Amino acid sequence: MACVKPRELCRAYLALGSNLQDPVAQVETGFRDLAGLPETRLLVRSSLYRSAPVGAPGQPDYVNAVAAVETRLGPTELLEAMLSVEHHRGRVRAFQNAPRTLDLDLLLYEDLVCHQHGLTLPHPRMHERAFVLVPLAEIAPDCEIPGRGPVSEWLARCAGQAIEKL
Ligand code: PH2
Ligand code: MG
Ligand code: MG
Repeated sequence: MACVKPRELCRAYLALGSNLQDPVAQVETGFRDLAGLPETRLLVRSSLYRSAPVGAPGQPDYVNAVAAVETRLGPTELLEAMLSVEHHRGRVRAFQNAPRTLDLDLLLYEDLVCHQHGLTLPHPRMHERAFVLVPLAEIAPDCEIPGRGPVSEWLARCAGQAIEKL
């Protein structure tokens, strides 16, 4: 499947994260913003989780969650709409893994495997992050990561990462 606009409704999974300026409120606002995206319906939202920062020591804890959406936007259009929401919510990209008001990541788009500038699907690090896999397994326990296998198997390997449901 090419990274083009689909004719049909497509299912995508998105990750939300925040560790600045009232992260719970940021993620709640993020869900509302996702529900308002054009040609897109918010299907399911996970619980909110507090997680220790991964790959970025010394930062505040994150609040993370995952959403399932149904969309007629293609993956590139969906990603662009998500980046526009981040920008609108005050995201500043100071350095890699910098603390952020709202981070929206495209995890999965149908069973698409795609490597193009600015967009890699499945998300290249999702399988090693409890803060993605725990909320994803909550809303889609049977989910498979194309090319990598069941979320449940990857989740078992993330047991050492600190995360708690809020
Ligand atoms: N996002 C990162 C880097 N590290 N750690 C947690 N706990 N949650 C995140 O959302 C997160 C992170 C880069 O996007
Ligand atoms: Mg991210
Ligand atoms: Mg991101």
